[in-house]
Amino acid sequence: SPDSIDSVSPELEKAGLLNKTKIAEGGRKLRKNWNPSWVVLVGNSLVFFKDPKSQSPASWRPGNSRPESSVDLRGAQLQWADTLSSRKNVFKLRTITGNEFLLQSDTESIIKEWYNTIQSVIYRLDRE
Ligand code: I3P
Repeated sequence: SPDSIDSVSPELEKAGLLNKTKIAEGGRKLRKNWNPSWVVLVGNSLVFFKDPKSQSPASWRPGNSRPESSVDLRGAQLQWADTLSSRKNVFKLRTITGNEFLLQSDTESIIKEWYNTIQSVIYRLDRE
């Protein structure tokens, strides 16, 4: 339908602050290191920036800050992961290359929105 999210917003953008830790790289387990991260969903990618609040004001210039990393959502998998952390409201994102991230918010509604939005992008890419 014309009102479907795909036709209204092909780039489907979303941005916000989440807690993040990478737990695997290419299938190899990593030690957790939770940090706040500014997360931006644009197109087929999830892009991570350093928490702007943890930086000096001068060093944070929108459009002028380099991403820390980015994740291609094509072929990625999402699952709730409350058993993988003592934290609540956690999901795991696994990329096709075997990188795994936990993303978390203390606010349940926020993490649910992120889960649903990322899942819709993954489904859309699966259908392409
Ligand atoms: C880890 C740290 C993490 C914790 C992790 C600990 O210890 O406390 O916050 O994950 O638990 O191992 P360290 O700082 O010594 O590496 P959660 O906060 O997600 O529970 P885990 O080993 O059970 O994953």
